[in-house]
Amino acid sequence: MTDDPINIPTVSGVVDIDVDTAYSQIKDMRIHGAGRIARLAASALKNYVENTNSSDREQFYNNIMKEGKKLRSARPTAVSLPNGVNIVLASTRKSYNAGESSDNIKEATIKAAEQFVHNSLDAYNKIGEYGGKRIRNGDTVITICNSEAAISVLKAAHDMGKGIKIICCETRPLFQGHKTAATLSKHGCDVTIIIDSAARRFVEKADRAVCGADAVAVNGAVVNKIGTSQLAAVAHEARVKLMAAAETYKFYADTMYGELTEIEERDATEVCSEEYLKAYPNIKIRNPVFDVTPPENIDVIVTEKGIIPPSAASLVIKDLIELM
Ligand code: RUB
Repeated sequence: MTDDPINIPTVSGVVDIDVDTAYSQIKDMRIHGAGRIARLAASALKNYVENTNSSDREQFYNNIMKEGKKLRSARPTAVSLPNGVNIVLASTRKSYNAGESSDNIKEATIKAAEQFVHNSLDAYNKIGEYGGKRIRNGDTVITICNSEAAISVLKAAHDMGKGIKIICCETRPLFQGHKTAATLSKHGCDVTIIIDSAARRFVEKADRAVCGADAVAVNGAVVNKIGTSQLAAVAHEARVKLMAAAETYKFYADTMYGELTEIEERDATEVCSEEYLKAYPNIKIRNPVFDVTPPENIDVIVTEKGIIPPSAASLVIKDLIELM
């Protein structure tokens, strides 16, 4: 992991981190973003295997399942987190159920964790390539929050020589949009930051909107940072197409069986200062950090397996279920 002056978190490979530290870094949002937290959790499972002495199959299996449960619970909305953990632990379970030795089960788990991190990073290249092609020369693209998948699309379009201009919504209350702007500016892109409430004014100057995803439901609805659905609504009104960039492990299989995505609500101090809260104790603060963009406001979802319309989300989910 590396930190830059404005603390842009990266998980650009398997990280050496124990489960408790990974859990608290995800929970406290020192590492945030759906892809990064999934890679961090997979890394922590690998680290757990490497540091456990247990040679008892049963005991090892039960313990790693508990560790997985802990990691899954660190944040509630990004389904990449449980999916990432479940994909890794599916190999553990398969090896355990096949009656293999504790060493073999451990090896299978390590391989699966490494593979997950590798696939997750590789997905950005493909998402960038496919999504970048959909952006036209000279487009102005509006984006929100700090999504590595969305950034891949924008970087790729820039690298294809399309001369794009990017508008970043700053993304209150934690200003993840500033991180996106910093990353893209460092990459050489033309970037402008706007306050979130200026989105409707600026979307009229945009040709396309691009966002990431924390979860994609079976009907193609995209759960992403709060404000995304508002941006999507004004983009739809202005006939500006919204592209959501999402690795396939962000699709939420349980929505096929009626589950809804839990929307995380964070502390009031992220919205107002402690002094303010003390001075006005009767003011209620609400701080939901994600919202749901309906499929009718989404043009396409770009995954590493190709570009799909939101109505094809169930096909991705069917493939995903087989991995878990
Ligand atoms: C981050 C956020 C991002 C998605 C996708 O929210 O909403 O748009 O997670 O990001 P938070 P990525 O900062 O609260 O985690 O494409 O990097 O997975």
